[in-house]
Amino acid sequence: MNHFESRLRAEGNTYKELFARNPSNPILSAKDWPYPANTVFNPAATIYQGKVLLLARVEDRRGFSHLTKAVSEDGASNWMIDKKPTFESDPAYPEENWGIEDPRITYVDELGKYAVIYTAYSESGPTVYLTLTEDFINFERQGAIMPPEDKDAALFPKRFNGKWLLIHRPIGHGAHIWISASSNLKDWGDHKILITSRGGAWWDGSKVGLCAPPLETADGWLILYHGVRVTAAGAIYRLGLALLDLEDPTKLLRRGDEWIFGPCETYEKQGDVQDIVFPCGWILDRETGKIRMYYGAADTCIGLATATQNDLLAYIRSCPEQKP
Ligand code: BMA
Repeated sequence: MNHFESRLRAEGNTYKELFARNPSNPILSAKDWPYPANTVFNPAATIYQGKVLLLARVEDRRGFSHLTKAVSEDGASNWMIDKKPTFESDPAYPEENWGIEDPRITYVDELGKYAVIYTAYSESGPTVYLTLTEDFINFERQGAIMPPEDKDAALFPKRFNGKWLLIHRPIGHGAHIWISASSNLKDWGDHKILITSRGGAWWDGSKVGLCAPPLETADGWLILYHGVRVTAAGAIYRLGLALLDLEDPTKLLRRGDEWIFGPCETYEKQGDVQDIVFPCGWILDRETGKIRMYYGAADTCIGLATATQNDLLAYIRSCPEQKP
């Protein structure tokens, strides 16, 4: 198959879209907030007590962010939003001096707790921070687990051969996605590059970073990541898919060549930062196979788009195998 016989098989002269946007998009924005906010975006998502819970990044007029939860029965409307910040930076933790951004939530059965991993914006740059919670009211900070500059991190929900695994994106010579292991969630090692930014003309040529936490499927761990291409008009953030081995997620099995979702609608193209789609959470309904992806649009508001697990798996199965 060459790129003209696209894996996103064209219907007529258009690409097949795997995700469909909710007609009510943006489903949440600053005007829905119970207190003044500049922007509301890049939410983490999970199911809590049978309802959809989003932990949204809320930016104030200083430019600093905190997290506030919004809960809904149907995951699309009638959001119950906390009247004040749910979780904000604490002066006792200087790593958070410039705010808290872009959370990802993983429920960890072994701990009976949700792991919330977010970017703590320190004055030395972004760090990866781990916090545990049982109820999204009380949070137990575990500390910065990666030094700056590192972000876009999420934890796998279980151990592999006795080790926890973390996906994250340090900045070094390039901005690639890495995977690291730990036996205690504190000391991390066995660092390995997992998904590279492809350089040059590629849509994900300048930077890549994990979006939502890895999704367990029969075929392997499905990875939703963002790719950045820097253009004369600024950066464009789009989304792609990859697949990791089910038993050993440090092995990349397949990776799509094309982006599967990108900024198209006005609320994705215009806002505080133009041309951005940036999910930090997706939810799979294992009964229906429906996937709901919650994303920040133009660093300003929140969109919802849905796909089916079958469509995403059919697509990734058709994508090139990756060499070890
Ligand atoms: C990334 C993060 C995101 C943001 C994106 C686009 O580096 O800071 O929070 O949505 O840039 O501005």
